[in-house]
Amino acid sequence: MKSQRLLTAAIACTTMLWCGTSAYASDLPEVQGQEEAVLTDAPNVPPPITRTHATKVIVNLEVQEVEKRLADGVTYVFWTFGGSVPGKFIRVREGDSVEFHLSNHQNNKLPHNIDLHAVTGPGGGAASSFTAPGHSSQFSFRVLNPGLYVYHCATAPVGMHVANGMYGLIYVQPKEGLPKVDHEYYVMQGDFYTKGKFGEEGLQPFDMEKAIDEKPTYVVFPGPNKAASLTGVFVGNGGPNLLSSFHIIGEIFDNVYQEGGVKISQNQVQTTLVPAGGSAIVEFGTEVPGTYVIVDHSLLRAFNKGALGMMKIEGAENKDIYSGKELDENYVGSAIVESGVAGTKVSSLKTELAKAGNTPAEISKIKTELSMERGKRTYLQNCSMCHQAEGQGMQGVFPPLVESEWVNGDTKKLISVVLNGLQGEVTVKGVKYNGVMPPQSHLTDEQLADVITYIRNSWNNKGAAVSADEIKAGRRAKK
Ligand code: HEC
Ligand SMILES: [Cu+2]
Repeated sequence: MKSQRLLTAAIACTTMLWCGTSAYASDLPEVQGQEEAVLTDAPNVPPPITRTHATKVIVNLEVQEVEKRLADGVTYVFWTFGGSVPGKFIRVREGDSVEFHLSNHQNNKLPHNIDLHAVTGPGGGAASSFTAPGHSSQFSFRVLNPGLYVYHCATAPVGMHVANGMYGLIYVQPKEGLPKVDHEYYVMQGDFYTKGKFGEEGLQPFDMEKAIDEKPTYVVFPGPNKAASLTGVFVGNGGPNLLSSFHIIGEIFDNVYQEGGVKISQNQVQTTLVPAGGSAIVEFGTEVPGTYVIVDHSLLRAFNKGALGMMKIEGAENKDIYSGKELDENYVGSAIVESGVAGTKVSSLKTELAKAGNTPAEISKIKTELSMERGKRTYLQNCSMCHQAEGQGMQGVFPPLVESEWVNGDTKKLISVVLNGLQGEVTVKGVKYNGVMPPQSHLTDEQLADVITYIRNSWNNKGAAVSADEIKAGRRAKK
């Protein structure tokens, strides 16, 4: 068998255009029988393979272009391997022969293909799997190398296909298997680029310019929601652009198989780096029950672009290990629960608004309520980390909004503070503050109108609602 080390050898190959293939073929295990692959959606992983021989594994994967939820009130047309993002998890055993059938649903608008990083062969299968809508392609490959591999669409423009959700994981289980764990899960991060800003409601189109600039609007991954005892998580990163600093708040990974390889590369890890188009396997024991939050530890992505997942660990308390104060959980958890509640209330208010026979007075009342609900969501996502959940502020650091003369005073001045930020010494309710309030101009006119209406009419405040037009005027006034 000829082995080749990538470095100068690789360059020699491309310039010579010929390298000679290795004698791998003669070492291949004999294929016995056949079976259809079990495919799963995140957070599930197909069961471990217990057979001890190579077989022919038939994979049937269908590409679907589907409109689905991206965030509360926001939908997006995802291009998917199997109907969801990330795509179906595929599990095979080292040495297996995979017969791959890629179908492109007749209602889809574009051709697609698949490049599996587990494939040894040109394009990882891309050219052989190029499939027009209403067609199905077949190609076969041997999985020579064990490990956890990303697959993705490689149809031009490749970045756009990946940015629309076309990726997933294939795990090539080593011949000797993996140490046994009680549960296995599938988590995969991806970055999304929409024309609208984060949280802007409705069906959002893809924004190529933001994708090229690597400025995602959303960074997301669906997380596992239940786990117990010893847990293994197969982590992937579809990108297309961002690296992921994969972290579970309140857990330590006992073992990490870095970059999805077959060796334990490190023990006792807090955060592991998952490159775009790469993977990792993490194993950890769970000792204390509760809700664990999975994040990309680039925290603005987690809290401002959606890169949060939740894992619920059930079992007996262990006060020796953890007393149960759970400060982290309360902080993160309440914000998520609140925004979820706001989401359902917003949709029921919208239904009410659409009902025939509403009087103008009723319409205006429902509109104000809608504005308050949306404003609360915007507040929790953008202001509460500083001004606190009930607008009470933090003595000497973040001024209160409750009974603040700024909130209850001149509207134009208030709009300007929120739009453009504020710094230098200020006095609020007789206390001096000298901090920096960052500009909030990244929010839409509607979001700003709603959040100001919300802070003006919450807690003990009572003030007039603010309209999107007033925000527009405020933006123009800024020189
Ligand atoms: C990163 C922390 C931070 C965030 C986020 C933040 N603020 Fe502020 N805010 C401050 C600080 C600090 C000041 C005081 C600035 C100074 O000392 O000059 C302030 C001042 C204010 C004031 C005037 C003083 C007062 O207490 O009434 C208002 C009104 C206000 N912020 C509203 C908001 C709203 C609405 C949001 C969300 C859309 C928001 N802020 C987000 C830190 C923040
Ligand atoms: Cu595609």
